[in-house]
Amino acid sequence: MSEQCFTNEVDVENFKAFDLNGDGILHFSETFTTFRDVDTNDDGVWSFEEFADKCSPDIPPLQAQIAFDFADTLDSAVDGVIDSSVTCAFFSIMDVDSEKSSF
Ligand SMILES: [Ca+2]
Ligand SMILES: [Ca+2]
Ligand SMILES: [Ca+2]
Repeated sequence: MSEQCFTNEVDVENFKAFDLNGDGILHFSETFTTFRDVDTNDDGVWSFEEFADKCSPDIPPLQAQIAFDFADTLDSAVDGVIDSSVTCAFFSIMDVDSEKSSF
């Protein structure tokens, strides 16, 4: 039961990290900007170190690892790094009410 809470908290933290202007709406450009921001060595993928470095200090390392592994399953290959296709996956998950269709 607490497992479920755990996952929701990670999702909320992820959303806050991606919602750069804090308007509560996730724009695709924000997810992509966040991806570039986390990718500090600019090699086009997130390592766990880069990911953990950008996580909220409130998130324990274990939770960061869980979130990282989850994100690794969302991108194009489960290979221990996260590539930019995760931004599309994140966006489609977060965009539950299809805000993007409002323009
Ligand atoms: Ca926003
Ligand atoms: Ca990188
Ligand atoms: Ca991957």
